[in-house]
Amino acid sequence: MKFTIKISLVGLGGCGKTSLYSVAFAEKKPEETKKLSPTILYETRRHPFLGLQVGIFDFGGQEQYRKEYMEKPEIFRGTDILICVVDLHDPDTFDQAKEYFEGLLDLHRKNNEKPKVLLFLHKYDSEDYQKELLDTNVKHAKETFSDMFKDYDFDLKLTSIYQQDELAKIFRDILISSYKDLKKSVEKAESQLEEIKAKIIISDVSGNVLVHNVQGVSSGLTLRGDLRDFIDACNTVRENIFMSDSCRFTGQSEDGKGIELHIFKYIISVFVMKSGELERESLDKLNVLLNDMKLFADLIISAHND
Ligand SMILES: Nc1nc2c(ncn2[C@@H]2O[C@H](COP(=O)(O)OP(=O)(O)O)[C@@H](O)[C@H]2O)c(=O)[nH]1
Ligand SMILES: [Mg+2]
Repeated sequence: MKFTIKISLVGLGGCGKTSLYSVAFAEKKPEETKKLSPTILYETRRHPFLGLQVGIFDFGGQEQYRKEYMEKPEIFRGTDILICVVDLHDPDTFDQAKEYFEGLLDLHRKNNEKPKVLLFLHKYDSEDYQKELLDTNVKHAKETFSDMFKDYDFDLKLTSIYQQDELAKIFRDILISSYKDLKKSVEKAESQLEEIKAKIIISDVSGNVLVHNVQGVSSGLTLRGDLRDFIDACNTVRENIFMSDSCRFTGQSEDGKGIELHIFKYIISVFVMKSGELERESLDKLNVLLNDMKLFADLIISAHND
């Protein structure tokens, strides 16, 4: 099986890798991760995102497996993004984590590959931990890990599964970075949404939320099930009945509420919920946004065809 993007999640046992995956991609609530059992060797998950096939490899972090990976460098082959996870609640393990990451960088060098590297200083929260110690640990972690990635395309993030929306944005940005120039469009859409007096959710047709201004419509990257089903159904109509790349669906209730769903280039959907008629200013801004999203979809499709 070939993935268009391979993300490898690595770190010592218990640092939170499987939780990161579960909360960002698999609609799990943060609390539900407390029952996760240790990952054996490694697990692969697939996640469609903006038409890419994303493969997420979760490498179990216990010692026996770490040894096994070192002897089988090929399982890391093709990693585009290496996410190194450090447990901020367990500073005594920093040195051991560093040794593991150094081994992994060596192994990628032997594979003649240079992935983009992200360091997640993870569990940046005071759930089951003393708040006062966190920032000391962050400082200590930065000192421990700062030098080792300097030859890499590298970024550091403070992460927590208890900041689910933030975490989803971090992964969204990581995935979007595989498309040139898309980040700016997303940032622009984010600021446009603040100025339109309607609820708007921009997602891909697989239900990954890119930008929204409505609370509680997503769990990690994933759009709420009922809306996902609706978009899915509309997308089927687009494909099988309209037989066109793009289309628009509208609906109205008796008391004046309205929805619009725009699908652009079979990949981007913009869902608009209005409590009544929009005023001129919001309407103009919405039209600008829709036009931008149309271009955004064009950019994605042309990137696929390259
Ligand atoms: N406080 C806190 N706990 C976390 C976080 N992420 C994971 N955990 C907890 O850490 C434990 C180990 O997580 P798990 O994902 O199994 O670690 P893995 O061995 O790296 O896959 C679980 O009890 C999780 O609930 C986090 O961001 N904050
Ligand atoms: Mg695990």
